[in-house]
Amino acid sequence: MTTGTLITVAPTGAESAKSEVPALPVTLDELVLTAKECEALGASVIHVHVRDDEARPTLDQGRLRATVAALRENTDLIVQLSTGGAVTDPEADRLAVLDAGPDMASCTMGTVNFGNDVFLNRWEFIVDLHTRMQERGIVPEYEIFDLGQLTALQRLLGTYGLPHGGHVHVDFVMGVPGGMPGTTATLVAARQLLRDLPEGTTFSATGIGRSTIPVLLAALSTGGHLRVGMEDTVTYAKGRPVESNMQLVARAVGFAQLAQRPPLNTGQARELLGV
Ligand code: KMH
Ligand code: ZN
Repeated sequence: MTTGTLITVAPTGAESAKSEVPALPVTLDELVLTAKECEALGASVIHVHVRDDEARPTLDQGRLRATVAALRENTDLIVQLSTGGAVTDPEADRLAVLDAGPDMASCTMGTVNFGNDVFLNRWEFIVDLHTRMQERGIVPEYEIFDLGQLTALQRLLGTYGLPHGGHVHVDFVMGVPGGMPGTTATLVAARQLLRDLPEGTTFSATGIGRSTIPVLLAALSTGGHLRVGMEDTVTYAKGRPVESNMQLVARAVGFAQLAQRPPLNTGQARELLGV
């Protein structure tokens, strides 16, 4: 594959506390500013988790809708809402995320241990997410935390059909304690398993914590795309906290350019993903 690089920024997540990571964007204003700056640097997709007034993760419908509207008004980024939420979020609230009308939404392909917690994704819940997204014209990004989840995706597509737009895009989330490790060997193995999915399936990859750079390099060299951001990485280098999401996007853009796979713009990204 010699295409350009799709760069997704995941600026906030549900796990880091604002008190411990002051640079984390948690208000709508902070998120919009981050989104604009990351778009200017080369990001084309934003993976969004929202926070409440106390900076705690929330799936409040009003906030989700306001966030989608503000990002659309201020950027051309593809807006991808997280249906993963926080590990404590009930399924009904996670399904209701789709009511906020994003361009894309995440759909995690199985249950995984998540540090000391469990990130629960029952089969029937996955089917509900997939079929509701089909009905509403929302493009899924299938989140893969472990290799067997690719087999679950093969089963899902074989049973319920292709996603809206007809293109399949997965994101390997690597290095979560409980999931697959963030190594080149694992990424190569995961990429091999894509042969069992529809032709043309694309992938992004992100490595949590210290696996960030190995995963980024492995993804670029195997034709994959990149997800970066403070949801996954809060340390830039040993002893150096990340200063901003822009710092991580700029680094990814630099690596992508070195690999002669420059960032896709938002129009090219829409075309690739079938948004
Ligand atoms: N916060 C994690 C429990 C997603 O956004 O879809 C799940 C997560 C995946 O971040
Ligand atoms: Zn997420």
